[in-house]
Amino acid sequence: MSGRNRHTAYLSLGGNLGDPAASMGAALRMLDADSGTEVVAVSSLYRTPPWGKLDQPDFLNAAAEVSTGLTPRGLLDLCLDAERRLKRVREERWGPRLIDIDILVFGDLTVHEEGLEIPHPRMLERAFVLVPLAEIAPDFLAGGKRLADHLAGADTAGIERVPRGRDWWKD
Ligand code: PH2
Ligand code: MG
Ligand code: MG
Repeated sequence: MSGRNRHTAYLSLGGNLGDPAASMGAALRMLDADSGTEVVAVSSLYRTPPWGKLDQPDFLNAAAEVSTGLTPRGLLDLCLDAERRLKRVREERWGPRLIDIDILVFGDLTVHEEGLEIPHPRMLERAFVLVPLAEIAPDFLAGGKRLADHLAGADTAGIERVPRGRDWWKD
């Protein structure tokens, strides 16, 4: 697919139960297998301290750029379907999870719908989102400021890049 009505979207992926790297890789391969959607770039994996609810294992997080002919709702459904196929059960808010895929940005669209807020309202406040996203999109402007500049002012304590090849998600 090419041309009109394609959008670049940025996704955040994370998990801290089971084998999160394997789940995130499988999820990205599922998105890429959708006929209207292509995975364009994937960040490194990062080990990140839990945010929101502290008494749970560290997370692995990553970010991805996709190009899609889907609508925001269509992309959300594809992400939720990948989560379901990976046996995610809906669990406690901010609690441990096998896999979570959130849409951060979808072209220059703003969406405020039940279960779908784009741009993700808290993406700039969360270092576990910002660090991987700034790796793949340092010049992306959010609120008039480059992501690399947002990152320079963020508290990234405890976040470590996991040394895996850039194609970690294809294994
Ligand atoms: N996701 C949450 C809650 N807390 N903490 C980290 N480090 N990474 C996450 O992906 C994460 C979290 C709920 O979506
Ligand atoms: Mg989330
Ligand atoms: Mg989610």
